[in-house]
Amino acid sequence: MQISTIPTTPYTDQKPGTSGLRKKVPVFQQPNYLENFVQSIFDSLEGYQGETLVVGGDGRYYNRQAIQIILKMAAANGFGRVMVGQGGILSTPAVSCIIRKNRAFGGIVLSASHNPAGPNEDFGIKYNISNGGPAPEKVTEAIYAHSKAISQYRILEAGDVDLDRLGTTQLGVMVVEVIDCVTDYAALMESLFDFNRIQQLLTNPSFRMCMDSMHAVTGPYAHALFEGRLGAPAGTVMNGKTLEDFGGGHPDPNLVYAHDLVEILFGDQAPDFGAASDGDGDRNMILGRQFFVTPSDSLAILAANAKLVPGYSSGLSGIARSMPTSQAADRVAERLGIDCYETPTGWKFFGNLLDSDKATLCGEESFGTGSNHIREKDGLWAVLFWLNILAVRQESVEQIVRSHWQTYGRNYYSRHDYEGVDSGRAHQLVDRLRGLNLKGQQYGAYEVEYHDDFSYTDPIDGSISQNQGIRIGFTDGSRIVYRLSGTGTQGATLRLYVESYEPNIAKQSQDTQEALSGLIAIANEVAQIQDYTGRDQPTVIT
Ligand code: G16
Repeated sequence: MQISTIPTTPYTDQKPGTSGLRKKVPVFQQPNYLENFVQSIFDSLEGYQGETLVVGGDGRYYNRQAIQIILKMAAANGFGRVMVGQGGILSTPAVSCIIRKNRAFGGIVLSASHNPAGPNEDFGIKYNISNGGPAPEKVTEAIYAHSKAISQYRILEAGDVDLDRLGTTQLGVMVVEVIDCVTDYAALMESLFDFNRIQQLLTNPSFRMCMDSMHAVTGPYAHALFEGRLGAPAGTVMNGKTLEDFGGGHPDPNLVYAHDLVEILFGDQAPDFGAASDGDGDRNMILGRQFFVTPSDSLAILAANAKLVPGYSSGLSGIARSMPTSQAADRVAERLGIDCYETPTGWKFFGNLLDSDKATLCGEESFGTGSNHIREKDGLWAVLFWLNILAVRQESVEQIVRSHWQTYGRNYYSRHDYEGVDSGRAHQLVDRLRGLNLKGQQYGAYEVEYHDDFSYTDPIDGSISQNQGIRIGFTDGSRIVYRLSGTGTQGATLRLYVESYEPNIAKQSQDTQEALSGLIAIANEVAQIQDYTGRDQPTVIT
C-alpha cells in the first residue's frame, strides 16, 4: 500500500471552539476540509510514531466516512495502532476511558455533541491528549496555526476498513483494532458504583426509572448497563437505537429538547427517576417525579453525598465548577473543608486540576458532571451516581434535593439562551458591557459589588485565559453573567446566567423564574438584550 502526499491549500475557519471544530456537514465535505484539519492535528503533535490512537464518534451522519479518512491518514503519518469503536461508535467518555486504560497517545472524537445531525446538520472533530481529556488551549491553538499554513497531507492508498467486525486488521504497517464500544466503559462504572445495591433498586417493582438516550450514542451503553447488567425491566431505556440523524431530534438533555422524557416525568403515573443524555454521551439531565434537578444543584448534591458511593467513599480532594455554574457546590466544599475552583467554560480547563488531584468532582451548568475517573464529563456516570445515592438513601429525588437546600440554602439559578442571533450585534452587546463601569450602581434593592470580564490563571501551569464572560456580582451574593457560546455553528448564541441565594427554608419553594424575575429584568435592561438580539424572548430557558 502506498502513501500519497496530497497538495492542499488552507481554510481560514478551522479555529477550534469551546470543544473542538464544529461545522455543518457540507462544510466538512468540502475538498480536503477534514483532511486539512486532521493533518493539522498530527502536525501539532510530537512523538506519536508507532503509538496508539483511539478513534470513535457519536454515530452521527458522516461519522463512518470521516473515520475511514482518519484511519488512512493515521497510517500514513506513522501511528502504530488505532483502536476504533465497532460501527465507528464510541461515546466521548468511553474515548477518554479507553485512552487512559490503554495508555494511548491520544484520541480523536467525532461529534458535535448535542447539536442535531444529518446531511445538512452539524459535525465535529476534537483531539484528546494522553490523559484522556480535551486538548488544552495551547494545543488547539497550534492546530489552528497549522491549519492556516498547511500545504499538504499524507494518506494511505487503501480500501476501507470493515468497522462492523470486531478484531484486528492491518492498514499498511498500522494495526486497526475494532473494539466493543461498551466493555471497558462498563467495567470502569462497575469499579466505582455499588452495582448490587443499584440492581436491588432497579429490580424492585415499586421503583421505576426512565432513561432517554435520544437516539444518540448512549443507546448501546444504557441498554447494556441498566437493562443488562443492572436488571432494569426492558423498556427502561427509550430512544435507545443510535441513528445517523438522531431520529430528527436535538439530543440536548434539557427541559426543552428532551420533551419526550419531560412529558413522562411530569405526567400522571410518572416514574420515580428520569435521566437523559446528549449526542455524544457526556451530558446528563436528572429528573425526579415531577421534579427537575438543575445541573448546578446536581453537582453540589453528588459532592455532598459522595461518601455513600464506593469509588468516592474516602472523600474528595476538591471540587471544580465552571464560572457560570451556580455557587451551590462552593457551599458544600466549604462545609467539607476542601477547595472549590472556578474555571472558564470548557471541560478542558478541569484537566490540570484533575491530573494534580486538586479536584475530584467537576461540573458545569451546561448539564455536564464528571470526576477524576476520566477526563471528560460523563452522562451515564452521573445517572449511576444518582442511582447509587437513591439506592442508599431510599428517599425520592425531590426529598434529597429539598433536604440539601435546607442544609445549605438554595441557589436559584437559570440560564436564558438567545440562539442564532446576529454575530456582529452579539459581539457589540458584549463589547458594550465590557466598557461599562457598574461597580457601586444601585438597581432597586441590588447594589453592584463587582463587574468584570472573567479571567482565569491555571493554578498548575500558569496559563492565562481572558475574556471568559462578563460578570456582575451584587452585594447580596446574586450574580448575572453574560457570555457568547463557543459551540454553536450558526450566528451567535448569547447566554445569560442568573443566580440568587435563598437560605430561608420558607422561601425555597418558589418558581425559579419568579424568584429570579427581578434579576432577569436588571440583566435585560443593563445589556439591552432586546435591542441587540432583536428578540423579546430567549429561545431556551433552563
Ligand atoms: C462543551 C464544553 C463544555 C461547555 C459546553 C457549552 O460541551 O465541553 O465545557 O460547557 O460546551 O459551551 P458553550 O456555552 O460555549 O456553548 P459539549 O457537551 O458541547 O461538548
